[in-house]
Amino acid sequence: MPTKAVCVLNGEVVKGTLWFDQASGKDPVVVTGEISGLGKGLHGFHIHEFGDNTNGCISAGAHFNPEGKDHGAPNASVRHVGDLGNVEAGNDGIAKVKISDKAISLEGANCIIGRTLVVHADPDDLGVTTHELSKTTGNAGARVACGVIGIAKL
Ligand SMILES: [Cu+2]
Ligand SMILES: [Zn+2]
Repeated sequence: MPTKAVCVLNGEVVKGTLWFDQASGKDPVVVTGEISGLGKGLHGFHIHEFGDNTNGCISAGAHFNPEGKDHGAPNASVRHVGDLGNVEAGNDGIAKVKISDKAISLEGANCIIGRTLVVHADPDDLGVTTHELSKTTGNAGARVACGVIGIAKL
């Protein structure tokens, strides 16, 4: 049974819609969509633990990390489940997103439905720098937009 989820990012300036498609629970999740209003360049892109935006994006908590690992790159063996790396915006401030990820899921222990998708002001360093935040957040800076991931119509 395929599953589909959707997230509307709603920041002051940054907006976007992202779709999550998974053929079955064992398949990668394909994330597609577009984010506008960004500065040119890389921006950290993560699933955070809670689907709570009561105090804005900050209420979403830390990166979704059910396995208790350090922060890392999406293709690293040591990573948070929620670590989707970076999206890249062009001169027009638009990032076109097409990511296939094997750690996140739309069911089971790594299910991201009901959690928050966050896009950050700065690049995610993917856990490989000496910055004190590298192993927890990738030092990606402020949360410029977020939204709760919900179940979509197929
Ligand atoms: Cu984040
Ligand atoms: Zn992380």
